[in-house]
Amino acid sequence: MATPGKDAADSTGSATRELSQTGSFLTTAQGLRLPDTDHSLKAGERGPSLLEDFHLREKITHFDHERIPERVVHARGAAAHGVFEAYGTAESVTRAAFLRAGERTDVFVRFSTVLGSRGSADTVRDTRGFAVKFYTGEGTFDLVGNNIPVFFIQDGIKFPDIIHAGKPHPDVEIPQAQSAHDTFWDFVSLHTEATHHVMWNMSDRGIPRSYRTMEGFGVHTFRLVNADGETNLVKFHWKPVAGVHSLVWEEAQIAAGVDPDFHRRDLADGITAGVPLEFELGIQVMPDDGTETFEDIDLLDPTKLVPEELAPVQLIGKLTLDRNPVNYFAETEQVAFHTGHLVPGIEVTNDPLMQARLFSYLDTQLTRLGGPNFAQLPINAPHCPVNDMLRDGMHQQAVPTGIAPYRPNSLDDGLPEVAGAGDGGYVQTARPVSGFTVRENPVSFGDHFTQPAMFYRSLSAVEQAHIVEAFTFELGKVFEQKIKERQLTVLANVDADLCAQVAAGLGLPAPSGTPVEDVPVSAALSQVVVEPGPIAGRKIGVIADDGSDLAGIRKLRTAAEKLGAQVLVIAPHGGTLGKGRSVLPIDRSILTARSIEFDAVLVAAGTAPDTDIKTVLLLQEAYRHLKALGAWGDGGRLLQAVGVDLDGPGVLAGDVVAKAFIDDLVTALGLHRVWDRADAVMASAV
Ligand code: HDD
Repeated sequence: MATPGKDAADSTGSATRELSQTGSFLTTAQGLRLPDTDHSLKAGERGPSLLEDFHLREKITHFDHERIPERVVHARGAAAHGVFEAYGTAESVTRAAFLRAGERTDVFVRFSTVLGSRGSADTVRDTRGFAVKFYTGEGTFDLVGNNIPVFFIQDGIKFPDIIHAGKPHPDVEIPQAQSAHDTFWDFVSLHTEATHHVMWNMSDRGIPRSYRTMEGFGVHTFRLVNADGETNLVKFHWKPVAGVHSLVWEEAQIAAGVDPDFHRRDLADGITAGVPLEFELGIQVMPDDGTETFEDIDLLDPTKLVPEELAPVQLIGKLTLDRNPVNYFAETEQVAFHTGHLVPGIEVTNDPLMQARLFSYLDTQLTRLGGPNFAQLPINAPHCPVNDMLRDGMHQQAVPTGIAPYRPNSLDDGLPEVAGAGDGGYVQTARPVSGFTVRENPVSFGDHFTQPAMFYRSLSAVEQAHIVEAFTFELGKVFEQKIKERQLTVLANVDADLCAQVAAGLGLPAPSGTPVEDVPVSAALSQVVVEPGPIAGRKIGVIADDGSDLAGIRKLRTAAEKLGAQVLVIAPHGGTLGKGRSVLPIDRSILTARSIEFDAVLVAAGTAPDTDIKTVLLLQEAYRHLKALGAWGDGGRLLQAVGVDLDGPGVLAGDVVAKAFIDDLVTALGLHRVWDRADAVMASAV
């Protein structure tokens, strides 16, 4: 017996009712048609407003209550709808029906930063949330992950502490959305289990290029159960089809001011332009042999990853995000994820961080969404029949029939029945539990430095230099000398060279430590690519003016669009270039353009070498941020005028927009940045 109002949910909310914006008459919440919504009812034209104006009171009262508490963490987010299609390659390890070959499941994915408020900037240095809601036929499964595979703490009881330390200082509420302040570094320097996560935050992973180019991780080890009841221990990975790419720090800082919506704009614009975000879901499978350990790595310790070289990531399905939300509040704000939203075949483990999360996510929605019925909100409603015995409560929208919401009963025909495993019931695998009640960690949780060292040493020289720069920047913002010194002693136990460089940058002596010297490296941890990847979602800025080769720009645009990339014309003024049939719309005037928006910047042939200060800034920033630059025909005059060496790395040239020129551009974009230019940039004044 299904509960009316709960069965057929539409996650877009479109089925709820027709909205006034769609053309019908404006009404009150009670459906009364209104003749005026701009003037309150007054005692005379110049008189006071009247208490009897029920429309004024309803309108203002509703407005006064429009905001709900923002999420205590991950408050700033952006989301998209899509579909997940299973390859069937996970069938041997899990009986989850949505992972059977060819199965297609609706999904809603919310990406987020962690520390900032809802109105903060996207490109701050932080961890990113990667929360996926799979509306499966067996119930909703939420994979609530991050773009970093490890976590700051090993036990969820410390979550309030790390978050209190990372959030702005409680007295002045400064700084917003940043870890570069005393309380954060005080906590992590006193709390060495955070070191691994901090290394990832200080690396390029802390400033992703876009949501499209981020990896995702389930972090914890899950227990997967197949149709025969056999179990394996598994870690989930999301692999972006567009490759893993990041911003450079100066770019991230500029974007935070120039376009705080940088990531959410990229997400929404990409989908609108018909270039969906694509990720493959993968699993690392480790035997469930009773030790919960793999190659000496404790699988219950969320500060440890399993190198892909030891347990390869097996791809099991593809996520495509191709539909923007219709209403930010109804969908992105009200979506409620919960690590306890599981389906048969996917179970949790004793990871103490995961155990606490299983409590926290349900609990937080009670405050945030105002009561226990948030699962009835369209975005949270399962896409399968719901037949619960939960009743009443704030904001109850269902009108349950029947009189016996209890079991057993004889009045509602004994329904609902309970389902065994054969009927799709969620029957947990029995697992042995024994021991004394203790507040202790296993000894295996005690190594806090080997994996941070592995991470650092697995990166390329330029990625390591970025880590040094990030630590030096963040600790440079710390006021207390003792905190900086303490963090240097932490780094001394990770890598002596890293510690020495950061210490030099801070003007402090480098302490000595006992770093683990003999750590394995994992090539999969570096994100510098050597083979060019796809360029879908990339943006190419073309500087042009009224004398430019507009046909060349059109040719370039056609070629780029075929690959999912966008060409944006930047000109000294707004409006259009050219005349008559050859007119070309300008996408950005030089006043509204900034280098951060573009992955490559070209100068069209015929463009005057006008060294307007904004043009110079745009080209110099693109050069400094290791982006491909280029020109065709005499467009190179402008590059030369701003001091760019036309023969330097990542500077493309051609007489006309021909195949070779386009191929060079596609290759350069596919490699993401011109890493060969990094040394020259450090040494040059451009
Ligand atoms: Fe959490 C939100 C990811 C540990 C308590 N968390 C939240 C979101 C993501 C994560 C992506 C945003 C969901 C959304 O978009 O609505 N959290 C993680 C990961 C963790 C983690 C990957 C470690 C592996 N979280 C964690 C712990 C606790 C919480 C240990 C508490 C004991 N997280 C919350 C929360 C939030 C949340 C307070 C805030 C809003 C919400 O849940 O719905 O309950």
